[in-house]
Order: sequence, then structure tokens, then C-alpha cells
Amino acid sequence: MALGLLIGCTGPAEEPADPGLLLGFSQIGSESAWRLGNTRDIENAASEYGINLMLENANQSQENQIAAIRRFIAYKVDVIAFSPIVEDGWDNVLLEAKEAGIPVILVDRDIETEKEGLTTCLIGADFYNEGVMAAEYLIRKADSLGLDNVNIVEISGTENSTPMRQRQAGFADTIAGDERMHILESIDGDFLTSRGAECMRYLLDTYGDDIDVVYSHNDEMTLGALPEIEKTDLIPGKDIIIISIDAGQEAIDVLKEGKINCVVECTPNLGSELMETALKLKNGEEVDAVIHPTEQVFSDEMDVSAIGPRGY
Ligand code: GYE
Repeated sequence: MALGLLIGCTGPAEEPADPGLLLGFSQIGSESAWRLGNTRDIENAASEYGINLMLENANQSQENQIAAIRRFIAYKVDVIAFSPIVEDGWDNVLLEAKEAGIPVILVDRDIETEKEGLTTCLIGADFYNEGVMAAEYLIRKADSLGLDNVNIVEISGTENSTPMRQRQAGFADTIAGDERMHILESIDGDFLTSRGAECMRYLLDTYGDDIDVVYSHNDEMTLGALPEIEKTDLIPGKDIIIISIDAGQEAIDVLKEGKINCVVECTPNLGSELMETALKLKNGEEVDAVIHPTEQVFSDEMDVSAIGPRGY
């Protein structure tokens, strides 16, 4: 008791004033270092801002996410946030939130809908630009190696998710004007390490040493694919150019070992923006429709030893 009082007295400077805001957040799952980092960042930001967070992990299931949003509505939270696992299928539950007068923030991924005003804004990366940056790296690499034909296999993220669609489109649009570039196949790896390995086994069985490039939509799938390449006589990073997205610590370590050539950053640190936005909505203020963090590219074009700790 005495200790509690003492801690209580150590200062309003450290203790955030309680804004009296209850935020319900439905997270997709725990499929990647990115996702774990994102959950951690949102939890930390909530306690920094003194916001009460009801966080639910949907274990990669849209049904679980819909059920969580319904619980948030029943609890009468002030603001709902969620990262939609796929883009479609949200209209009914979001109409229920709208009828209950609860504003909804999209975190990380977008939805597809014909209905107006179901969500207030999106806080997340510009996935299209990530695909563009990955392709621009590849074009520079092909130039520097003097390649005249480049066969690419693409291991893509969860079907119908925003990062899958946009990373694919940004990459495809950017290589479209370059006659050297050919996508042999795009295959669904669901953002998972195990699927990345399975996809790579299939691709190696099918195309063997015709493969010049692996473009993988996240680090986990890349990290699953690398050992499969190493089981053949092909050397990742040398015989096959490896391009990944996320830039979590493990992938950066492998980039430093030379087995990955390029990793496009996707930051999971969206927590502060989420809290700021939730507070504005609670106070009836306007918010920006889209908030994109700035992101960079890490590659063998730079001094990779200088890349600092990533934090996820
Ligand atoms: O790239 C992947 C995660 O939506 C940006 O989801 C996120 C993606 C991220 O599982 O690792």
C-alpha cells in the first residue's frame, strides 16, 4: 500500500494522464517477427498514452476477427482498430460498428468495400511502393551484373491481403517495361516460414537452375526458402538473387552474411500513430485518411555492417 502510494507520488510527469479511452484492437495473429513487433509496439504505445487496450489475437482467422469486433461493440469501446487479414468480407460487422457509433481505424492492411464511411482512416505502409523499391533494386542489380535475361519466382503473402496484392502489383508494374524480366511463377506462401520452404521446394523441382531471382513478400517466407536452396548446389545471394520485405533482425543478419541481396523495410511501429489517431477520434477531431510511415531499402549496394539493431 505504502509502496503503491510512493510510486503514485513519483510524478505526474511519468504517469500519463488517463484520457479515459478504451480501444479495442483485433490483431491478425503471430505469423511473423513483423507481427510480433507490431503487437508489442501497440501495447507499449497504449501504456505510454494511458489508453486502455483490449487486444485480441485472431490466430490467422477472419471469423475470429469478426467475433472480436462484435465483442468490442458489445463492450461499447470508444474506438475499434483492426488489421484485416484479407480485404473483403467486413461489411456486415463494420455496419454494426457504424450503427453503434464507434469509429473504426484500419491498422496495417486495407479493406475492399462498396459502402461509404465504414472506416475512418488507414495507418499502414505503402505496400505498392515497397514492391516498386524491390523491383528498382532488381533492375539496378541486373544492370550491374550485365544480365540480359532474368527469371523470377515470386513467393507471395496471404491471398487477397493488401500487402500481397500491392507488393505484387508494385513489383510487376515496375519490371513491366524491362524486357529482361520474366516472372516464371507466383505462388502463395501465406507469409509463413513453413509455406516459404514448401513453395521453394516446389519451385526448385519445377524450374531448377533456371531461377535467377526469388522475390518473397516477407522475411519469414524468405527464411523458410533459403535452406531449401542450400540443399541444392545453388548458393543463395550468388547463384540466385534473393529479395525480401520487412527487414526484421533475422533477415538483416542473413543479409549481412550475403545470403539475401536486398530487404525492403516495412516498419511495424504503428502504435504511436494509432494512439494519436484514436485520441483525435474520441475528441471528434478530423484525421488524415491515410498515414504511411517512411521506409528504406537495405541491400548489398551499401555497407550492410553499418545497419543498426532493428528491434523486431
Ligand atoms: O509483411 C508480414 C506480416 O501486413 C505488413 O504481414 C504486414 C505483413 C508483413 O505477416 O510479415
